[in-house]
Amino acid sequence: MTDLSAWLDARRSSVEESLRRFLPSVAEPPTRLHEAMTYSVMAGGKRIRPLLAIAAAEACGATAQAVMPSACALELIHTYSLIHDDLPCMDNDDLRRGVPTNHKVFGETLSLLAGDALLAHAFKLIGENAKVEGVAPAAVAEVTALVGEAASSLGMVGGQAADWMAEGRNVSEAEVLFIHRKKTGALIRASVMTGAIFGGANGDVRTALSSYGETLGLLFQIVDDVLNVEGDPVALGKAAGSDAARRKATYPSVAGLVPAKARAEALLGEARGALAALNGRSGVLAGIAEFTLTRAS
Ligand code: GRG
Repeated sequence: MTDLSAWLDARRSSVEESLRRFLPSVAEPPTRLHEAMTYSVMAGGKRIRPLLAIAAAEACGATAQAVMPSACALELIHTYSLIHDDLPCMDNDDLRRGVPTNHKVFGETLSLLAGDALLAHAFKLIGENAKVEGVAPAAVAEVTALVGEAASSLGMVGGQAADWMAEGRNVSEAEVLFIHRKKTGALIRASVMTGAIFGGANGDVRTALSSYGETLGLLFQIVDDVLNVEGDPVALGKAAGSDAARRKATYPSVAGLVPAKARAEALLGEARGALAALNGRSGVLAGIAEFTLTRAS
């Protein structure tokens, strides 16, 4: 087992345990709502966003435990976006993370509410990060504003709206890049910056992590677009080919599949380059960028 895969396994299992601990108990009323929230959060997923927050925090000298409530908050926000994205009024998908989508099991109304509750619960967790020993209240305030903006109409929800409004019409490469940077990139960059802020990063290190996060976000979505064209639905845990069927604005659709793969390779180089300012403390972050390019799901 390589150092990176040992690191990923250990931190992923801490994230899984923390997510379970931080979610409201399914015994707590309204039990069916709490079951719906738990169902999608605990259905698996790569946990890339919390892992990025932890990796960035550790690269800056902080511990995983110092950032864990906010790292889990990022996963709750991501899961809410997946639940809402799968609803009949949006992509109307049947399968997510290898299991039936939330609304297929709990119905549309509870599914909508489960997403809303996960978003609210995420900000409760970020606030509670202030109780962790050694965490500065100013860092919690900064992370709250950062994550709030990344999830807002200036970030993920704005990107989702632009994506929906672009469906079925011809778009430019610049428009696709705008959508990707907002819809997917904003929360990924915010995940890296959450770790950077709790790790006390300043100056060149902070700038480097911001640039790494932004580049990784775009890389992540271009690879997602490529996987939607030629990925294996079993590995993906969801249908492939849906972007073309819905005439979605994707990088391969405006640039072609081969140029999309070349752009992803180039972005990996840029992400690695951005990490130079971290002086050898960025092995895990570089490994996550490489995994983002080579992943099958
Ligand atoms: C606010 C409704 C709403 C949506 C926001 C994130 C998003 C926009 C929609 C989800 C659909 C989608 C394919 C978005 C692109 C981002 C993306 C690649 C999501 C999948 O993330 P992974 O691969 O999923 O990290 P896992 O299951 O591994 O966590």
